[in-house]
Amino acid sequence: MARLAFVAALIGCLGSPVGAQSPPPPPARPRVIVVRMVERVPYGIAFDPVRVSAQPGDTVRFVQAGGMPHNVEFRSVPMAADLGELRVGPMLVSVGQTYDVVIDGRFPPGKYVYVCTPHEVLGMAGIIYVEERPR
Ligand SMILES: [Cu+2]
Repeated sequence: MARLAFVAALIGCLGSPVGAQSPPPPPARPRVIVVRMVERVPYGIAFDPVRVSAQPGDTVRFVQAGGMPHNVEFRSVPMAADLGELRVGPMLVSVGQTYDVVIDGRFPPGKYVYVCTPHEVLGMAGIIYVEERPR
């Protein structure tokens, strides 16, 4: 019985069309884009880098790299965006803590401006540009 299944599988392999048509190109590998939350003297506290570009499927990973609590609150997003609970992220309090924002269907292409809620007044803000996936 097992032998029969093996033979059937082998025939299945041999029977597959070869070179009938070229396969579609693989999707761009999703990337992890790191944005650090830093407190640099004397420049102040900031997201580093301030601007990043992402494509659908990518993850923007915010990393707490300072001593003060920081978070990610989206302030200005495209009309079609529906961030729901992602609009205000959790407060990160310990060094090395991370917060991942996956660029999924809630993030149509466009410009996403975010701030750190407690430090917005100090200019702690950043931008994610969500691009169309290249074809
Ligand atoms: Cu902050």
